[in-house]
Amino acid sequence: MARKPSILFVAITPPEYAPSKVRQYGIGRTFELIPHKHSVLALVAWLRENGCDGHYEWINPGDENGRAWLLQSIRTLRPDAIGFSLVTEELLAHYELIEYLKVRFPGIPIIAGGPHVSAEPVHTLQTFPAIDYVCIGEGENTLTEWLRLIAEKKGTGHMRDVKGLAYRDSSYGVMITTPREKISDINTLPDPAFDLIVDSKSKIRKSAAFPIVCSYGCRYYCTFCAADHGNYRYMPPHRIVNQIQYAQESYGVEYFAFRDSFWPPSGDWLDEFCDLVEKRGLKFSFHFETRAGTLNLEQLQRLKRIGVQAIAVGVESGDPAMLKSIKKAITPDLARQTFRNLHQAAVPSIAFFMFGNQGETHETAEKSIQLMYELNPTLVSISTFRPLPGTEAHRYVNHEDREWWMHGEYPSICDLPTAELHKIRQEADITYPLRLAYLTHHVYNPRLPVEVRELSWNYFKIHLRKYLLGISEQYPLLRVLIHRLKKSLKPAAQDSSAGNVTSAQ
Ligand code: B12
Ligand code: SF4
Repeated sequence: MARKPSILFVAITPPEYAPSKVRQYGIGRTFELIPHKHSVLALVAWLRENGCDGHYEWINPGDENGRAWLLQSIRTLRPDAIGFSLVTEELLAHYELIEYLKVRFPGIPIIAGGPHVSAEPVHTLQTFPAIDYVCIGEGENTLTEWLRLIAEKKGTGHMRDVKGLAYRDSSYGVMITTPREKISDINTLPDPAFDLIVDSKSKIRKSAAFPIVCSYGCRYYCTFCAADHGNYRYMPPHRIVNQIQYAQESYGVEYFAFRDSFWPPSGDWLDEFCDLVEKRGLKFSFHFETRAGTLNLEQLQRLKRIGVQAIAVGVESGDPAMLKSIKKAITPDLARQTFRNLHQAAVPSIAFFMFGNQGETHETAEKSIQLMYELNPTLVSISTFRPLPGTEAHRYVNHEDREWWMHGEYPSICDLPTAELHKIRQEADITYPLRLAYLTHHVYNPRLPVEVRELSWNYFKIHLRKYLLGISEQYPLLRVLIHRLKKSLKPAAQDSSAGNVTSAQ
């Protein structure tokens, strides 16, 4: 039987998600809470349905065993191509690995896709010679057409008809083909190739979150986000419930993370989803990110009944004018109403805030901190704004700073310098739970389940420790006292997971 055209996807996984000590290579590997590239699972499933094949390996940065494993895997699989899915902040770390592989396998073409290279195909091909091809935008059809040609040993001279592709061309410099049209009905796509990240022999930790994605693109136009704006498409609820049931029956999954830009697609969608979950008697836990104003109290209460563990909401700013300027399409009032409902339904909540969008000042930042206090979520996740390629905000960056990811320091697009924004962010983050309202509402609230109170208590202790350490740096004489306090807080400080929140932004 003829070999199918095949690609091996490779990713570096941040060590905090998959510490090397728990990583086991090969069949039966431990499933961890890893930010797996959903794109890879989707693309491999599609390739398999279309006469091709795909594999996936992920390693920790600087993990020599992982690299040896990877080289061996390439020799065994003999893929026709190697693929990388790249976001801006991981580009340089991944490129180091791409070069490493290129030197060892010069004959295997390397293709990159994902949000960074889709936004910067020319810069990518001009700056990173070990990347041979770039897939711009959605990859299903582009990759299949390209991979077939690659397996036939066709070179760049044959690639012009493959839409959505970029490559170096001796006559034109960088050649970009006609844009690829979007997949109009994503319900025609197969279920993701979950077997790439877990197999039936794997041990899934109870707390490991299994990734589910229901949608492509986004309905909104936030200026700081590189999502495919305006091209929002989603699958019907039964497809997603089937995936959940499959993951439970095949791998014993108990915990799911919906990784869509926002979830659920609509109130009606959610009602149907809950009906199906209840009808099939499925029992599982989950969390997701939603937009302020999407869910009403009854829906939150129902979600609580079927197993929601936490809901995250992107609030971003407490200043109405800033929210308009970043095109967030919410207001502080909508956020207030949403968090009131979340508290009433006793659902643990996370609020995302960001400092440094266009127009940020000390006053607007202060309004955000005040709103944060008022909303009083279980956890806050605060970031300093980064002007990511593919976003509207990237266009506001001074010309000379546009390619900031090459040196890692991101530029400010407001009047406050990046260092000042970091400082505001750090202070806001540390002091957030150190308030009486936090203690009374979360830590000592008998309405909340014990595990939520414990989480809040740990969150409080971790931040108190950070705060005291900060003070001790300023007042060395207090160090002895702080040291004693630190000792008494040690068990909480070791549980760093309680304070870590991962945002899709
Ligand atoms: C789910 C999600 C996450 C999840 C899972 C990440 C993952 N890698 O799958 C979590 C929460 C872990 C996460 C973390 C982060 N994320 Co995120 N995330 C998303 C989100 C909401 C959906 C992505 C998704 O799975 N879509 C569905 C899949 C099928 O689509 P896709 O990824 O676009 O892939 C398609 C094409 O791009 C293409 N393609 C992709 N890769 C490849 C590779 C090849 C070879 C080919 C041919 C094609 C191809 O084909 C795919 C199928 O059509 C997007 C926003 C959005 N709506 O797109 C942000 C987004 C991708 N995240 C972003 C960022 C910045 C991050 C973080 C860096 C945040 C942080 N500071 O921690 C981290 C990076 C972690 C990581 N390792 O990727 C940015 C990236 C922008 C940029 N210019 O790089 C986005 C666009 C949001 C934003 N703020 O703009 N994220
Ligand atoms: S931040 Fe969220 S809602 Fe806004 S465009 Fe990005 S994915 Fe969509």
